[in-house]
Amino acid sequence: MMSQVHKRTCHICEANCGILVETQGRKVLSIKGNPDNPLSRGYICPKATAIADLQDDPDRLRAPVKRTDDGWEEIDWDTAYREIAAKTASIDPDGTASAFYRGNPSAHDYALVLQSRHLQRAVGAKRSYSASTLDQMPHHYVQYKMYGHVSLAAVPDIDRTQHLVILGGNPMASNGSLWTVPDFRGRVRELHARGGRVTVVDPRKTETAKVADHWVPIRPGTDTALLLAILKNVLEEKPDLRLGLSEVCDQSLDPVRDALAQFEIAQLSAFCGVSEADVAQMTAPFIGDEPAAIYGRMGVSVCEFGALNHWIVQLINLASGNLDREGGTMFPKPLFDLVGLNGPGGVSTVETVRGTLPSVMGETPMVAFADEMLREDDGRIKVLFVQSGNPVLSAPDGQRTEEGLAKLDLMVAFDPHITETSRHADYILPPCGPLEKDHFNMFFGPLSVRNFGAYSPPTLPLEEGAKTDWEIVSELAIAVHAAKGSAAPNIQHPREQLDGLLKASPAGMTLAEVEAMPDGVDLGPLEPCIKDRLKTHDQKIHVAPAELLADVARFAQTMNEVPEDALRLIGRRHVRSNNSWLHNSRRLVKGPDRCTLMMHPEDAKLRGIDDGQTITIQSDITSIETTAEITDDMMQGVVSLPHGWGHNRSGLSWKTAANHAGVSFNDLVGTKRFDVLTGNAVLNGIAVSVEPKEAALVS
Ligand SMILES: Nc1nc2c(c(=O)[nH]1)N[C@H]1C(S)=C(S)[C@@H](COP(=O)(O)OP(=O)(O)OC[C@H]3O[C@@H](n4cnc5c(=O)[nH]c(N)nc54)[C@H](O)[C@@H]3O)O[C@H]1N2
Ligand SMILES: Nc1nc2c(c(=O)[nH]1)N[C@H]1C(S)=C(S)[C@@H](COP(=O)(O)OP(=O)(O)OC[C@H]3O[C@@H](n4cnc5c(=O)[nH]c(N)nc54)[C@H](O)[C@@H]3O)O[C@H]1N2
Ligand code: SF4
Ligand SMILES: [Mo]
Repeated sequence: MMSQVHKRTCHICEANCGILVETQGRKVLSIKGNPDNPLSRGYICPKATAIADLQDDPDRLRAPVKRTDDGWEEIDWDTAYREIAAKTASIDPDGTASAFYRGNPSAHDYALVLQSRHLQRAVGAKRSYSASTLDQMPHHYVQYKMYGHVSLAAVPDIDRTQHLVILGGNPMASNGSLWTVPDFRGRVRELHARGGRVTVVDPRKTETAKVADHWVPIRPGTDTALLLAILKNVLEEKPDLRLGLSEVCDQSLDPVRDALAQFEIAQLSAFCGVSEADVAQMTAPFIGDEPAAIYGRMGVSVCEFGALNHWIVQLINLASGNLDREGGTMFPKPLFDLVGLNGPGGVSTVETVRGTLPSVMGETPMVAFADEMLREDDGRIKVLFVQSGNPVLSAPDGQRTEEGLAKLDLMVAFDPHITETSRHADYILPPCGPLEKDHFNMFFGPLSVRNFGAYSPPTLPLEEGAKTDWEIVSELAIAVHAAKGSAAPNIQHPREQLDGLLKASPAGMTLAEVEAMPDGVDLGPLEPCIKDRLKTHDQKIHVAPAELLADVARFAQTMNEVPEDALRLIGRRHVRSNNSWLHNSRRLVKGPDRCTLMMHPEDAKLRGIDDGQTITIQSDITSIETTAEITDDMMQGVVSLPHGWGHNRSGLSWKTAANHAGVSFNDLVGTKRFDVLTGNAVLNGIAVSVEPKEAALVS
């Protein structure tokens, strides 16, 4: 049999690299980078080759399963749909007690994004949860408040900048987030070749800090002080907005300058532990003339001041004249214009058993997820649909989440595996293998470092009996309507929908035209375009939204509090792992255990801990055990553990992952702390104590 090479986009992370998949029949012979993809230019990371392992994983479910007293029973699709629909209709006919949780891979499946609402409407579920309140709500909130649309993001124009400052992001491992920047390493090389500089602010000397010119360690959770100091300096040195930007702002930056008057640089510097000299060095590019861009990610979003931080990041780029400038931060104008075609989203509140919480884009914050399943009154979630997510490992207080899941009257999981979460489901509906789906970079065009779009058809035909995620949710939607006696909607094929959406975008191409360009459609480098992009009612940047301005005072308050004397636990991503999955791929998990606690030699010495020793990590809710990895890369007082591990819960079907179980970071994290503006969880800077295991047993 002849082998064939298929061009497609890797669906695993936001970098959206172009790949070449060589197949012979259904067998995957190789997966390589596509050198002709103008965005990724041949780059791939090790996860791309693991797509073959996902496709061929013997532990992947090939048919729906139902949980019985004796374990899992395979059933056919029609039986699964009929039984789930009947139970949904009888347990919660109007949907008030039903909820959805959508996990990260949902965002990488355009067809599922387009179809998932049919099921939610059929069920009538009012409550939506997603990984966004564990990840990025501060970005959506600030973008909505300042630019008028939750998805209108300004990304660093890395290909033309001379100064790049990254806070709390590690693109060398993550390959970029809310910033589609494949081949980050190659792009940094080019930046260096033209004399540019990169600064990384992070409590750990990360893989990104190691390729940067300047590493600035910072006490977790205190970046607001550093950002305020830089902004204060910039406002002083550059009092007037540059021409072009002043016309698109709703007012001057005076209210911001006034709010900052209460702070002294020395006081801000002392609070975050970054010296005044370092603050000055970091300010320099933003008061100079060369293009510069500052960008903040997980480390500064998933904390108590996530929205405030993201706002100040925008203001530094704006005040320094770098917003909407080549080499600064720019708004992509992709092939598919999510911003032009979708409503702006919104910010409101939601009532929960914990009281009123913020609700961005209609979601309930994940910090209230377990509470809502465990509440005793009529408001309890009784029916839950988990779509490609694993909240037991990814959301705070995993053990309590498990208690909540166990109490549900009906749970349906859409997942290829029996996971720590889906093992609680009554039914698991597994999608086909990843290469049997088509792909379009729907959410990631608007975040890409070039104006770009790419469509890939399925690489392999569907295996017998297999279904794509979008087929599963839409067929189940029809069954639920039938069980309730309501009329099912007319379900359009996602390809037809995409064709319509592409034609309505500024480039106006048809899907057939896009499909005929398998390396992707490159519309060139980013261009200044802010005037056309703003979606606020007055088409101006709202520079000082009242809630954000007021949040400066909340931050100022915390500067007077005496911090708890504890080690601070932060997360860590590795290029061979992706959140809680891919751990069943031997080629990715082989080698040394990666679920270790990194700590500074002085912190280890103080506690009598040796490298490789088993230690106990204690937080205010529980303790877990893992291995210590002693390294100078950690800032003193800060320890680091990756999240997404902990496959040691019973009943899992994964064979490789079982030998690489690790422990779950989120078992240690409580749900009390969150960003009050957005409801986003706090998953970094967790107060913990660490002891050798033996000592913990004695005491
Ligand atoms: N402590 C801590 N916690 C964190 C983070 C952190 O940095 N630190 N990061 C947070 C972030 S940024 C995120 S995005 C969340 C992620 O949180 P989640 O999205 O809840 O978790 P994932 O681990 O991405 O789970 C993805 C699940 O989808 C399944 N899956 C994979 N592909 C498909 C598919 O094509 N179809 C279907 N139906 N299922 C599929 C996988 O088997 C897996 O069970 O975790 C958050 N949690
Ligand atoms: N290989 C791999 N790639 C991934 C993922 C993965 O799991 N593995 N997940 C994907 C997902 S869902 C996302 S959202 C992205 C995330 O993409 P990134 O945000 O780039 O990735 P993280 O590794 O979470 O980076 C957060 C950094 O913040 C630092 N940090 C922690 N606390 C603080 C703090 O208080 N201040 C500062 N300044 N820094 C702090 C951490 O040390 C860490 O280096 O990655 C995506 N890509
Ligand atoms: S960086 Fe790796 S996982 Fe992410 S899209 Fe590229 S090849 Fe896939
Ligand atoms: Mo994420």
